[in-house]
Amino acid sequence: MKLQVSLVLWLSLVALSVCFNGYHYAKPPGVQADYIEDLIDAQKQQILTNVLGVAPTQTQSSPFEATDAKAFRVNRCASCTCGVPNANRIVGGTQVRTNKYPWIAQMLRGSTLFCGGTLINDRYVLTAAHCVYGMDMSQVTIRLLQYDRSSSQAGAVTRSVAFAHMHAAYDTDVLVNDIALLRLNAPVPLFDAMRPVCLPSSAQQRFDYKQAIVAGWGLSKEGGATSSVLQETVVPIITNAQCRATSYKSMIVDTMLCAGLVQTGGRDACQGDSGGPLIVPDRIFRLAGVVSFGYGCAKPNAPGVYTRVSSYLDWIAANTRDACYCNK
Ligand code: 4AZ
Repeated sequence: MKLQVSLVLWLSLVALSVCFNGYHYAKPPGVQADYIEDLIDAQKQQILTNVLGVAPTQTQSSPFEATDAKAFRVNRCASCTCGVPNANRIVGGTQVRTNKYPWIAQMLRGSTLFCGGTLINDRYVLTAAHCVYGMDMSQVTIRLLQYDRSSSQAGAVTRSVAFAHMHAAYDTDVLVNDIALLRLNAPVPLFDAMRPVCLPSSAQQRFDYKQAIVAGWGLSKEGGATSSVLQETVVPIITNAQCRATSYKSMIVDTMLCAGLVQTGGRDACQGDSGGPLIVPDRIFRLAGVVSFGYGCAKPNAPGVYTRVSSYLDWIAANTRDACYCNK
Protein backbone atom coordinates (compact mmCIF):
# COMPACT_ATOMS: atom_id res chain seq x y z
CA MET A 1 0.00 0.00 0.00
CA LYS A 2 2.74 2.38 1.06
CA LEU A 3 4.60 1.34 -2.07
CA GLN A 4 1.61 2.07 -4.33
CA VAL A 5 0.98 5.48 -2.75
CA SER A 6 4.65 6.45 -3.12
CA LEU A 7 4.74 5.33 -6.72
CA VAL A 8 1.50 7.14 -7.61
CA LEU A 9 2.73 10.30 -5.87
CA TRP A 10 6.05 10.13 -7.66
CA LEU A 11 4.51 9.44 -11.07
CA SER A 12 2.10 12.38 -10.58
CA LEU A 13 5.01 14.67 -9.72
CA VAL A 14 6.90 13.53 -12.80
CA ALA A 15 3.79 14.04 -14.97
CA LEU A 16 3.43 17.56 -13.56
CA SER A 17 7.07 18.36 -14.15
CA VAL A 18 6.71 17.18 -17.77
CA CYS A 19 3.72 19.51 -18.22
CA PHE A 20 5.57 22.53 -16.83
CA ASN A 21 8.87 21.76 -18.43
CA GLY A 22 8.00 23.88 -21.47
CA TYR A 23 7.84 21.19 -24.14
CA HIS A 24 7.18 22.83 -27.42
CA TYR A 25 5.88 19.87 -29.29
CA ALA A 26 3.28 17.31 -28.45
CA LYS A 27 4.91 14.09 -27.38
CA PRO A 28 3.84 11.40 -29.85
CA PRO A 29 2.17 8.41 -28.23
CA GLY A 30 4.62 5.82 -27.07
CA VAL A 31 7.58 8.18 -27.11
CA GLN A 32 8.80 8.62 -23.58
CA ALA A 33 11.33 11.17 -22.39
CA ASP A 34 14.33 8.96 -21.78
CA TYR A 35 15.75 10.72 -18.82
CA ILE A 36 12.37 10.92 -17.12
CA GLU A 37 12.22 7.14 -17.59
CA ASP A 38 15.61 6.88 -15.96
CA LEU A 39 14.46 8.99 -13.03
CA ILE A 40 11.32 6.94 -12.60
CA ASP A 41 13.29 3.69 -12.79
CA ALA A 42 15.83 4.90 -10.26
CA GLN A 43 13.08 6.08 -7.91
CA LYS A 44 11.15 2.82 -8.31
CA GLN A 45 14.27 0.86 -7.46
CA GLN A 46 14.85 3.02 -4.38
CA ILE A 47 11.26 2.66 -3.15
CA LEU A 48 11.25 -1.10 -3.71
CA THR A 49 14.59 -1.44 -1.96
CA ASN A 50 13.29 0.59 1.01
CA VAL A 51 10.06 -1.37 1.26
CA LEU A 52 11.16 -4.89 0.37
CA GLY A 53 14.74 -4.65 1.46
CA VAL A 54 15.82 -5.97 -1.96
CA ALA A 55 16.21 -4.39 -5.36
CA PRO A 56 13.83 -5.78 -8.02
CA THR A 57 15.29 -7.75 -10.90
CA GLN A 58 15.72 -5.73 -14.06
CA THR A 59 13.18 -6.93 -16.62
CA GLN A 60 12.75 -3.86 -18.80
CA SER A 61 15.01 -3.83 -21.86
CA SER A 62 16.63 -0.59 -22.92
CA PRO A 63 15.51 0.97 -26.19
CA PHE A 64 19.16 1.92 -26.76
CA GLU A 65 22.18 -0.03 -27.90
CA ALA A 66 22.35 -2.99 -25.55
CA THR A 67 26.13 -3.11 -25.70
CA ASP A 68 26.60 0.54 -24.86
CA ALA A 69 26.38 0.85 -21.10
CA LYS A 70 26.42 4.64 -21.29
CA ALA A 71 23.81 4.97 -24.01
CA PHE A 72 23.07 8.48 -25.16
CA ARG A 73 19.83 9.46 -23.44
CA VAL A 74 17.99 12.57 -24.48
CA ASN A 75 14.51 13.94 -24.53
CA ARG A 76 12.97 12.94 -27.88
CA CYS A 77 9.91 15.16 -27.74
CA ALA A 78 9.90 16.86 -31.16
CA SER A 79 8.12 15.08 -33.96
CA CYS A 80 10.70 15.34 -36.70
CA THR A 81 13.45 13.34 -38.38
CA CYS A 82 17.01 14.52 -37.81
CA GLY A 83 19.72 14.47 -40.45
CA VAL A 84 17.49 14.61 -43.54
CA PRO A 85 18.80 17.07 -46.14
CA ASN A 86 16.49 19.27 -48.19
CA ALA A 87 16.33 18.47 -51.89
CA ASN A 88 16.62 21.20 -54.47
CA ARG A 89 13.19 21.58 -56.02
CA ILE A 90 12.19 22.94 -59.40
CA VAL A 91 9.11 25.15 -59.19
CA GLY A 92 7.71 26.64 -62.43
CA GLY A 93 10.98 26.12 -64.22
CA THR A 94 13.07 28.13 -61.76
CA GLN A 95 15.45 26.44 -59.50
CA VAL A 96 14.62 27.14 -55.88
CA ARG A 97 17.79 27.27 -53.88
CA THR A 98 16.68 25.40 -50.83
CA ASN A 99 18.86 24.88 -47.83
CA LYS A 100 20.38 21.48 -48.37
CA TYR A 101 21.79 21.21 -44.84
CA PRO A 102 19.24 23.06 -42.70
CA TRP A 103 21.16 22.41 -39.46
CA ILE A 104 24.14 24.57 -40.46
CA ALA A 105 24.28 27.76 -38.40
CA GLN A 106 26.19 30.98 -38.90
CA MET A 107 27.70 32.81 -35.94
CA LEU A 108 27.72 36.53 -36.64
CA ARG A 109 29.12 39.50 -34.77
CA GLY A 110 27.35 42.46 -36.33
CA SER A 111 27.36 41.46 -39.97
CA THR A 112 30.68 39.60 -39.72
CA LEU A 113 30.56 35.84 -39.93
CA PHE A 114 33.24 34.44 -37.64
CA CYS A 115 32.26 30.82 -37.04
CA GLY A 116 29.82 28.08 -37.95
CA GLY A 117 27.73 25.83 -35.77
CA THR A 118 25.23 22.98 -35.99
CA LEU A 119 21.66 22.75 -34.72
CA ILE A 120 21.32 19.48 -32.78
CA ASN A 121 17.80 19.89 -31.33
CA ASP A 122 15.19 22.65 -31.01
CA ARG A 123 17.29 24.78 -28.61
CA TYR A 124 21.02 24.24 -28.98
CA VAL A 125 23.70 24.89 -31.53
CA LEU A 126 26.90 22.91 -31.11
CA THR A 127 30.08 24.77 -32.00
CA ALA A 128 33.77 24.99 -31.10
CA ALA A 129 34.90 26.32 -27.72
CA HIS A 130 37.36 28.62 -29.50
CA CYS A 131 34.36 30.33 -31.17
CA VAL A 132 33.05 31.24 -27.71
CA TYR A 133 36.24 31.73 -25.69
CA GLY A 134 36.66 35.37 -24.62
CA MET A 135 33.63 36.42 -26.67
CA ASP A 136 30.89 38.74 -25.52
CA MET A 137 28.05 36.46 -26.54
CA SER A 138 25.47 39.23 -26.14
CA GLN A 139 26.88 40.62 -29.41
CA VAL A 140 26.48 37.34 -31.27
CA THR A 141 23.64 36.39 -33.60
CA ILE A 142 22.91 32.86 -34.77
CA ARG A 143 21.39 32.49 -38.17
CA LEU A 144 19.89 29.38 -39.76
CA LEU A 145 18.46 28.74 -43.22
CA GLN A 146 20.46 31.47 -44.90
CA TYR A 147 22.47 29.64 -47.48
CA ASP A 148 23.33 32.82 -49.40
CA ARG A 149 24.68 35.48 -47.03
CA SER A 150 24.50 38.22 -49.66
CA SER A 151 20.70 38.05 -49.80
CA SER A 152 18.32 38.67 -46.94
CA GLN A 153 16.68 35.32 -47.53
CA ALA A 154 13.06 34.90 -46.63
CA GLY A 155 12.61 32.14 -44.11
CA ALA A 156 15.94 32.70 -42.40
CA VAL A 157 15.80 32.06 -38.68
CA THR A 158 17.65 34.45 -36.38
CA ARG A 159 18.34 33.91 -32.70
CA SER A 160 20.52 35.38 -30.00
CA VAL A 161 22.52 33.31 -27.53
CA ALA A 162 20.87 33.02 -24.12
CA PHE A 163 23.80 31.10 -22.68
CA ALA A 164 27.09 29.76 -24.00
CA HIS A 165 28.33 26.57 -22.36
CA MET A 166 31.99 26.08 -23.22
CA HIS A 167 33.52 22.74 -22.23
CA ALA A 168 35.05 23.33 -18.80
CA ALA A 169 38.24 21.49 -19.79
CA TYR A 170 38.82 23.36 -23.06
CA ASP A 171 42.55 23.97 -23.20
CA THR A 172 43.77 26.79 -25.43
CA ASP A 173 47.34 25.47 -25.43
CA VAL A 174 46.71 21.96 -26.70
CA LEU A 175 43.27 22.64 -28.22
CA VAL A 176 41.56 19.70 -26.52
CA ASN A 177 37.83 19.73 -25.73
CA ASP A 178 37.21 22.38 -28.38
CA ILE A 179 33.43 22.15 -28.04
CA ALA A 180 30.65 24.43 -26.79
CA LEU A 181 26.87 24.51 -26.67
CA LEU A 182 24.90 27.66 -27.42
CA ARG A 183 21.45 27.81 -25.86
CA LEU A 184 19.30 29.92 -28.16
CA ASN A 185 17.03 32.62 -26.77
CA ALA A 186 13.99 30.88 -28.29
CA PRO A 187 13.40 27.40 -29.69
CA VAL A 188 13.64 26.75 -33.40
CA PRO A 189 10.40 25.34 -34.87
CA LEU A 190 11.37 22.00 -36.34
CA PHE A 191 8.87 22.06 -39.21
CA ASP A 192 9.07 22.12 -43.00
CA ALA A 193 12.65 22.68 -44.14
CA MET A 194 14.07 23.10 -40.63
CA ARG A 195 15.72 20.02 -39.15
CA PRO A 196 18.62 19.38 -36.79
CA VAL A 197 21.45 16.99 -37.63
CA CYS A 198 21.59 13.55 -36.00
CA LEU A 199 24.28 12.86 -33.42
CA PRO A 200 26.48 9.75 -33.58
CA SER A 201 24.54 6.65 -32.53
CA SER A 202 26.98 5.79 -29.75
CA ALA A 203 30.34 6.69 -28.24
CA GLN A 204 31.80 3.80 -30.28
CA GLN A 205 30.82 5.18 -33.70
CA ARG A 206 34.22 6.28 -35.08
CA PHE A 207 33.59 7.00 -38.79
CA ASP A 208 37.10 5.83 -39.82
CA TYR A 209 37.53 5.68 -43.64
CA LYS A 210 34.09 7.24 -44.22
CA GLN A 211 33.66 9.97 -46.79
CA ALA A 212 32.49 13.02 -44.86
CA ILE A 213 31.22 16.44 -45.87
CA VAL A 214 32.49 19.65 -44.34
CA ALA A 215 30.52 22.80 -45.06
CA GLY A 216 30.78 26.46 -44.22
CA TRP A 217 31.07 30.06 -45.35
CA GLY A 218 34.74 30.31 -44.39
CA LEU A 219 37.74 31.22 -46.56
CA SER A 220 37.67 29.46 -49.92
CA LYS A 221 41.47 29.34 -49.86
CA GLU A 222 44.14 30.15 -47.30
CA GLY A 223 44.48 33.94 -47.17
CA GLY A 224 41.41 34.28 -49.45
CA ALA A 225 37.94 35.64 -48.82
CA THR A 226 34.90 34.24 -47.04
CA SER A 227 32.17 32.81 -49.24
CA SER A 228 28.77 34.38 -49.65
CA VAL A 229 27.18 31.07 -50.63
CA LEU A 230 27.58 27.98 -48.45
CA GLN A 231 30.42 25.77 -49.67
CA GLU A 232 30.80 22.05 -49.13
CA THR A 233 33.55 19.57 -49.85
CA VAL A 234 34.04 15.84 -49.39
CA VAL A 235 36.92 14.76 -47.16
CA PRO A 236 37.87 11.22 -46.12
CA ILE A 237 38.06 10.56 -42.39
CA ILE A 238 41.38 8.98 -41.45
CA THR A 239 42.24 7.02 -38.31
CA ASN A 240 43.87 8.79 -35.39
CA ALA A 241 46.97 6.61 -35.91
CA GLN A 242 47.20 7.87 -39.53
CA CYS A 243 46.70 11.42 -38.28
CA ARG A 244 49.52 11.10 -35.74
CA ALA A 245 51.77 10.16 -38.67
CA THR A 246 51.18 13.63 -40.23
CA SER A 247 52.65 16.97 -39.07
CA TYR A 248 50.48 16.91 -35.96
CA LYS A 249 52.18 13.92 -34.34
CA SER A 250 51.18 13.33 -30.70
CA MET A 251 48.98 16.39 -30.42
CA ILE A 252 46.11 14.30 -31.86
CA VAL A 253 44.28 12.79 -28.89
CA ASP A 254 41.37 10.33 -28.84
CA THR A 255 38.73 13.07 -28.59
CA MET A 256 39.88 14.54 -31.92
CA LEU A 257 39.23 13.28 -35.44
CA CYS A 258 41.08 14.09 -38.66
CA ALA A 259 39.78 14.32 -42.20
CA GLY A 260 41.45 15.30 -45.44
CA LEU A 261 43.65 14.21 -48.31
CA VAL A 262 46.97 13.61 -46.55
CA GLN A 263 49.03 13.02 -49.72
CA THR A 264 47.76 15.82 -51.91
CA GLY A 265 45.79 18.24 -49.75
CA GLY A 266 43.35 20.36 -51.75
CA ARG A 267 40.14 19.90 -49.77
CA ASP A 268 39.64 21.23 -46.27
CA ALA A 269 37.87 23.55 -43.89
CA CYS A 270 39.49 26.95 -43.38
CA GLN A 271 39.25 30.06 -41.23
CA GLY A 272 35.60 31.00 -40.65
CA ASP A 273 34.46 27.38 -40.95
CA SER A 274 35.42 26.73 -37.33
CA GLY A 275 32.63 25.36 -35.16
CA GLY A 276 30.81 24.10 -38.23
CA PRO A 277 29.81 20.53 -39.05
CA LEU A 278 31.64 17.54 -40.43
CA ILE A 279 28.80 15.21 -41.37
CA VAL A 280 28.70 11.59 -42.52
CA PRO A 281 25.84 9.99 -44.44
CA ASP A 282 24.64 6.99 -42.40
CA ARG A 283 21.17 6.66 -44.00
CA ILE A 284 20.63 10.10 -42.43
CA PHE A 285 23.43 12.61 -41.76
CA ARG A 286 25.28 12.32 -38.47
CA LEU A 287 27.56 14.93 -36.95
CA ALA A 288 30.96 13.27 -36.70
CA GLY A 289 33.05 16.36 -36.01
CA VAL A 290 33.16 20.05 -35.16
CA VAL A 291 35.69 22.06 -37.22
CA SER A 292 38.50 22.79 -34.78
CA PHE A 293 41.95 23.59 -36.21
CA GLY A 294 44.63 22.82 -38.77
CA TYR A 295 48.04 23.96 -40.00
CA GLY A 296 46.81 26.32 -42.67
CA CYS A 297 44.19 24.98 -45.02
CA ALA A 298 44.17 22.11 -47.52
CA LYS A 299 47.93 21.49 -47.27
CA PRO A 300 49.36 18.00 -47.75
CA ASN A 301 50.35 16.23 -44.53
CA ALA A 302 48.06 18.56 -42.50
CA PRO A 303 44.46 17.31 -42.61
CA GLY A 304 41.66 19.22 -40.90
CA VAL A 305 41.32 18.47 -37.19
CA TYR A 306 37.86 18.15 -35.68
CA THR A 307 36.42 17.64 -32.22
CA ARG A 308 35.14 14.03 -32.17
CA VAL A 309 31.44 14.43 -31.32
CA SER A 310 30.96 10.78 -30.28
CA SER A 311 33.40 11.43 -27.39
CA TYR A 312 31.05 14.07 -25.99
CA LEU A 313 27.62 12.44 -26.14
CA ASP A 314 27.24 12.27 -22.37
CA TRP A 315 28.37 15.87 -21.99
CA ILE A 316 25.91 16.97 -24.70
CA ALA A 317 23.04 14.98 -23.14
CA ALA A 318 23.76 16.32 -19.66
CA ASN A 319 23.82 19.91 -20.89
CA THR A 320 20.80 19.87 -23.21
CA ARG A 321 18.21 18.30 -20.92
CA ASP A 322 15.78 21.15 -21.49
CA ALA A 323 15.76 20.63 -25.26
CA CYS A 324 13.59 18.54 -27.57
CA TYR A 325 15.41 16.19 -29.91
CA CYS A 326 13.75 14.71 -32.99
CA ASN A 327 12.04 11.43 -32.18
CA LYS A 328 13.28 9.82 -35.40
C1 4AZ B 1 40.48 28.42 -38.38
O1 4AZ B 1 41.38 29.25 -38.29
C2 4AZ B 1 40.76 27.12 -39.06
N1 4AZ B 1 42.25 23.51 -42.09
C3 4AZ B 1 39.80 26.16 -39.09
C4 4AZ B 1 40.05 24.97 -39.71
C5 4AZ B 1 41.26 24.73 -40.29
C6 4AZ B 1 42.22 25.69 -40.27
C7 4AZ B 1 41.98 26.92 -39.65
C8 4AZ B 1 41.50 23.41 -40.93
O2 4AZ B 1 39.36 28.65 -37.94
